[in-house]
Amino acid sequence: MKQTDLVNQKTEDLSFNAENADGQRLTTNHGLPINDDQNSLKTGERGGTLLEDFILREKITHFDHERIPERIVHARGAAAHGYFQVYESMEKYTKAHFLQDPSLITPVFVRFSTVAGSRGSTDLARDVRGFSVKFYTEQGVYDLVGNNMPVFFIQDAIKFPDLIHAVKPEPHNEIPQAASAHDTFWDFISLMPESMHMIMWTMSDRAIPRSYRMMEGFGVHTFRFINAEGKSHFVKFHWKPLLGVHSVCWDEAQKISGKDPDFHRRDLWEAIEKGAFPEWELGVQIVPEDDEFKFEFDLLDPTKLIPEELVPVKRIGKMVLNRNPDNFFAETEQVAFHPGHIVSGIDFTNDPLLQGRLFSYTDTQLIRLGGPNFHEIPINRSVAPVHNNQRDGYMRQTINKGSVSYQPNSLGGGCPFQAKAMEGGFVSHTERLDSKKVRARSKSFFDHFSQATLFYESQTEAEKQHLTDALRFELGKVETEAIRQRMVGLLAQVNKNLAQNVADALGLIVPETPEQPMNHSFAADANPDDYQPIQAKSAVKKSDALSMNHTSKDTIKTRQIAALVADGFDDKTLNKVKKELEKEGAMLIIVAPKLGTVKSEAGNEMKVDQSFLTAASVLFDAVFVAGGSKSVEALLDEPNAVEFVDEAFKHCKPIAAQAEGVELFKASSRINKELVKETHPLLGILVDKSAAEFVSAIAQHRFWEREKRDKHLK
Ligand code: HDE
Repeated sequence: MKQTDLVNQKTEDLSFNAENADGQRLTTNHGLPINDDQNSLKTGERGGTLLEDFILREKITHFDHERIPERIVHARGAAAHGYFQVYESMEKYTKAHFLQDPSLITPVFVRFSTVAGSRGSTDLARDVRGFSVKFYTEQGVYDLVGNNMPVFFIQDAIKFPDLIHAVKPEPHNEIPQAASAHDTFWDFISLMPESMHMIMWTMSDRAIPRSYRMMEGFGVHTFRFINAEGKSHFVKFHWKPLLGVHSVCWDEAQKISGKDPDFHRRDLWEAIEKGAFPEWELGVQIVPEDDEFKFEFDLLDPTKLIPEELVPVKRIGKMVLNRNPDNFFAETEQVAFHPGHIVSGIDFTNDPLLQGRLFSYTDTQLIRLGGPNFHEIPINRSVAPVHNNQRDGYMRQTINKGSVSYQPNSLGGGCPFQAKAMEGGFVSHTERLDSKKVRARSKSFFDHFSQATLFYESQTEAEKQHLTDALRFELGKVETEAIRQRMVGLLAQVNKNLAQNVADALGLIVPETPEQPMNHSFAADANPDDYQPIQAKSAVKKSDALSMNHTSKDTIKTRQIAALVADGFDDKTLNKVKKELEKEGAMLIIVAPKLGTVKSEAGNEMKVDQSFLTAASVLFDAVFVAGGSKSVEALLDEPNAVEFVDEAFKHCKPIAAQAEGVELFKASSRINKELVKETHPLLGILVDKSAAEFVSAIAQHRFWEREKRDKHLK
């Protein structure tokens, strides 16, 4: 079966609610055919409108109510349909039905999002990305509601409203939109040492992905797998993108926000429309219950990850996204995820962040979607049958028959009856709890810095540079000096050089003996000395998995390459390059001074895809400048063409030129003439090189080395 032909159960289920107006008459909501939808009913042609006009009233009333509240977090998102298949049965660890049989295809709906911005904000904000997967399993809906970073800012759900209030636009002037670079966010963070590990992730390039299709996903919390014997293993979930993990750079992100704020949304949509279906492997880190206390961190602490060097990630299945939604509102906006939607074979742990989430998600849907029947909205509807005694409420769709809506009953023959465990009935994992009721935090959560240090020290030099620059930018936007100074103090606990480099740019100094950072996560009557952070010794000093440099760089599938041309270009070489790139699954986009067609030096016409007015280098992965003396002359006269190359060079993208095309490189004020003369495949600068060499340069994604060269060669 071709993947495109795959009509899965959920697609069929959704089709019951699909509307198609092809060849149909226009009607009111109640089916009355409408004769005139252009004019309202009036007392004479120039007279007042009549209240009687039910057609006008219905239309305007519906319009007035078209909006629902946006999500308080993760408001901006994009989603797609697809499916998941496990590679081999996971029955040893879990009885989850969708993880047993490699021939079973489970439909999924996946929503990616930014966190802080509102619905209309840019895709390229520096932010965490949401990665929510709804599995429509035969045993009910399972939601894996994760992020593209494996840890979180806070350890206890009670701090979530504070965190979000701090990062959202400031309440007095609603500034800034979709940005953490402001006083309230860093004020909160500077008083929250537990956030330092997550801060390393959000200040890294992971927070500005190249594409949703090139992000990892993480379940964050430790969950449990439960097998048929009731045995529990701890599990951490990962999504590994087959295209590798790639980012843009910050200067680029800011420019994309202006040129195409829908960059990620468009990228996902177009890839799927073109049949280049994004794929991820589901990975699990499994920890036997007996090993719960084996680590120097607590498995229940959501500010910690399990280094892959300690527990490898086993890839257990693959997810493919192969269909765009039909309607953004009906599907992407109305989808309701909930970490509490689990299936038999999966269970929770006592992670206090997860425990709070288990309350929040239903609660938020009640206000956002307007009542308790949001599970009946087609995108949320289970493909497994739903029978219970819950009734009524706003917008109820189900028509429950009969007089019985209670249990136990005899009038309904005892139905619906409880399911035995062996028939898939959910049984909560039995956990021995022998404790006092306390409002407190476990001391095993008090090491706030060692994994922040591990993350920082696992980065390459270029990644460290980007992280440092991000902190300089963010704290540079903070107006209150005391906040900046507190942050420098916290950074000093992570890595002295990092603190020093950030402090230098802020005109601050790192104190010789930095003050012990203040932890504020304790009660008013507690003794602060009992709550100070501790420094655990990390069992792992460096983890390759934490650096994007170690991601797969063996494909250029779906990459967008701009070819700069004008009349008189050499089409022979260009066509060769185009063929080679397309063979590898990439796209060559023809960019010329104006739309329409360009004529090659051999007299052949070629369609122009974009002009310099609509295209910009930040929207592409690489640039090719075609040869042909007339073409290059025209491009040299076009300031946008020179800027195109200049900027692509600045953002460390592969740039290639053929024959006279090199003149454009030479015209760039940024590209060092020496580099051009020698041509540096190692720096991603290719002059008169083969198409194959260009392909392997694009697969590298970026040549960060250039940033260093840039400084000392100029
Ligand atoms: Fe969420 N989160 N969250 N969150 N979250 C929501 O639920 C919340 C947390 C995540 O595409 C809300 O339906 C609390 C961690 C994603 O529709 C809300 C806490 C992780 C999405 C909510 C957290 C996430 C949400 C808002 C701390 C990664 C988007 C709208 C205890 C593991 C889902 C909604 C989508 C959405 C609450 C922390 C991921 C308010 C209270 C940690 C991907 O219920």
